[in-house]
Amino acid sequence: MSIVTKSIVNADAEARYLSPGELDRIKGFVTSGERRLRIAQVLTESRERIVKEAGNQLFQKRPDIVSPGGNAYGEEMTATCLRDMDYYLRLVTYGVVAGDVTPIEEIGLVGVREMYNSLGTPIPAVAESVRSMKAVATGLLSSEDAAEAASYFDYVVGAMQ
Ligand SMILES: CCC1=C(C)/C(=C/C2=NC(=C\c3[nH]c(/C=C4\NC(=O)[C@H](C)[C@H]4CC)c(C)c3CCC(=O)O)/C(CCC(=O)O)=C2C)NC1=O
Repeated sequence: MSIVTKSIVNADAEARYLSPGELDRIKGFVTSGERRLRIAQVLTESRERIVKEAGNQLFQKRPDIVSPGGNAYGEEMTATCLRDMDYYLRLVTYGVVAGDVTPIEEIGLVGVREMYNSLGTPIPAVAESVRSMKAVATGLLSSEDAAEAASYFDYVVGAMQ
């Protein structure tokens, strides 16, 4: 839910006008809108490059995961691993657009440990893949935009520590 919808739902539950604090937060959301949309556009347009380059970095750092016995060993499993990276990049774009980590949390992080543990997927390596995507993605952005985008990647990484 965006900050706008969330504020309206909260205010209406108490049949009151939006508070000065709520209006201030909405103002911040609107003011940063152009920047957030610009970031989401760059990440969306560059998604294939970001996932591919970050995947290469990951497999260089963690050759074990693509070696026999590794969770991403074999063409199909490697493709599934890259697909998961693409999922997280997509969720980061949702967060950037919403100006809020809630969509990332709800779609991609609730129950993620249990899921990866049951699949035998090493969670630190998934976190490393998101760190690599952050490095590639922020390299495509101005420093101000990179700082904003970085916080969403960091959120995902933090949830996987
Ligand atoms: C949008 C929210 C969402 C997420 C996050 C998601 C993740 C997800 N990753 C999966 C599998 C997987 N995920 C990986 C990923 C990796 N293995 C590694 O060693 C690397 C560290 C890593 C890549 C960075 C692999 C290899 C599998 C297949 C595992 C298997 O089938 O044994 C599966 C099991 C079902 C399937 O294969 O599709 C799910 C549900 N699905 C979703 O709908």
